Amino acid sequence: MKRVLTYGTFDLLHYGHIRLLKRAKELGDYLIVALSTDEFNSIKGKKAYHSYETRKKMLEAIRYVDLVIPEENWEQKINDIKEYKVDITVMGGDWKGSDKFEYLRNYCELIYLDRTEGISTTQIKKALKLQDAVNGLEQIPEPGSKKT
Ligand code: C2G
Repeated sequence: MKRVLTYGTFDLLHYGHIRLLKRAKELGDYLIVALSTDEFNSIKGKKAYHSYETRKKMLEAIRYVDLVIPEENWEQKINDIKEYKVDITVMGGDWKGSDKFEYLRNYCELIYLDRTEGISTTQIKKALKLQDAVNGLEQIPEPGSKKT
């Protein structure tokens, strides 16, 4: 049984995340997702919309995911690899060459998969803000029109 491990915040969950998880699972038989806790997100400088518990439930509902464990710090990866007998650690290409992952080559195979272009949480949030602004403008009565 080939065991695959990946890390992330996975918030707001989108198709880029799903594609990453699908391709990670295709590299083995069992996929473990180490999900950043809310506390660790603060350390990463990220603020997730959904809580850890909600993000965990959403990931557990994805057919490619076999186990979700907490990611609480940068230093736990070697222990994770040993404890869960990981054969391959997989990350998206934005982590390629990162010193936060390259040292794992001494403990397991390390594979970076291309990111899914055209989608990101930042883009989703910006698009929603823009939509709100447009909707807000539409509420403003035309000059000279009767107040409704
Ligand atoms: N991802 C992707 N395509 C996107 C967006 C994200 O392939 N359009 C990948 C990322 O490369 C990452 C995974 O999906 O491998 C999860 O993305 P994030 O939740 O943004 O992960 P990140 O905050 O980078 O956390 O210890 C490592 C960190 O926990 C990684």
